[in-house]
Amino acid sequence: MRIDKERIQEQNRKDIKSHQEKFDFLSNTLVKGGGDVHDIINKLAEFQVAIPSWALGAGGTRFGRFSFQGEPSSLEQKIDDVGIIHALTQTAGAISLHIPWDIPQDYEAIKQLASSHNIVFDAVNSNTFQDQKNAKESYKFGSLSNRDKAVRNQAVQHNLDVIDIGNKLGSKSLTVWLADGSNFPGQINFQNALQNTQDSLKDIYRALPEDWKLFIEYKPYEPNFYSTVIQDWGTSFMLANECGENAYTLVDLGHHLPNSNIEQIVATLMLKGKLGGFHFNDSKYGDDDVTVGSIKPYALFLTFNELVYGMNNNPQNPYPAWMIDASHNIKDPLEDLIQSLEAVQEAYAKALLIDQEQLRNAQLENDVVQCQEILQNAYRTDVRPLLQEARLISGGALSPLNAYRLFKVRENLINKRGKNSIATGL
Ligand SMILES: [Mn+2]
Repeated sequence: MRIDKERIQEQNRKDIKSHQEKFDFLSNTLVKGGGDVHDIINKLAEFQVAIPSWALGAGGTRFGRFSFQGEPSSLEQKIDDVGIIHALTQTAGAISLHIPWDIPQDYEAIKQLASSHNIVFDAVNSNTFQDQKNAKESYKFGSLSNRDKAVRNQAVQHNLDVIDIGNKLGSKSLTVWLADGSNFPGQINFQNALQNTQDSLKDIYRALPEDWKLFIEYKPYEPNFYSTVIQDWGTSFMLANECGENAYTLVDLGHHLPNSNIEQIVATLMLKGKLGGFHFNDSKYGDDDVTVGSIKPYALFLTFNELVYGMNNNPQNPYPAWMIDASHNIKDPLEDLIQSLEAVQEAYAKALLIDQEQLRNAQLENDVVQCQEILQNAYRTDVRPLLQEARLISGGALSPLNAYRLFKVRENLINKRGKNSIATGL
């Protein structure tokens, strides 16, 4: 299913008057306060977030999975789904593939399909956290960190295969997330596990094409419950440094212990030029992977404040690769992703409203109250008309979620794919 541009515009015309009133009011208010509305809208329109291929079907928990109807069951259908989200939001212009599930049969056809939706291939993701059919070695006791060299070799080779696949599609980065760790004290030797991981990552890094980046993701626990080999940003940062200049740390919002100061981690990494990738989601307790901005929108805004500061002040840090890494247990995955994209853009827009010069002056004067006022004035602004304006000029829908429902997208997908179609790679 494809959403016709003309159909989106026709729907927009019905809502344009009320949008214009709200936008004019906000725009005038911001301009009076010294804001550059034009610049903010351009930045919002340019901002693109990758959708991972595993976010398009219903996710499960360890207690079960309730499948959603009309899920994409092939790579082609996954690309079509991202195409639908991108047509409506104009913010999802990239897909992130998960290997081995998304290996193309016909590379040229897949590239053409993606390009017909204006979608590029973002980071490719390897998977050594479960055993694949007919695999010689098992990852039950770790992959890149495994004490057995044969297992490590298999895991390294898998990553090299993933680079090869990504290269044929035009990807420029590989994301490595390891489930490696231990479930019980004494189970592994920490130092050996870390050293093996370092050596394996170096083997992968050496095979990386020159214009590629390696993203090293960290996570404190789960699926292992006692220790994780790459448990925190410091471990990832150290491993990335030892690999070389094209290796970076990847921050996933859900991969921290409760109350971690993620915005400070972002600031530290950007100062050091090592924040390569960023995964959006939200959580209440652990790596809950729920809709972005649904639980802690203020924390997301504070993180964006640091990201915006870093993008403006840290030329040593590359432009980060943005991705939504969420799981949808009970919502329509596409509706959930539309909500997440809106939340990401909202936090970004609010961070762009912060008067950085004013904030710096207040900091220099140790005016703590004023510092808070500056942040919260930006946060309390309803920026949604800015998001709508950015979508309007890009050809997206004023209200993507309304359009999705009015166009009966899910009903169409179910008619085409059936009620029992199940997505792979979750
Ligand atoms: Mn992630």
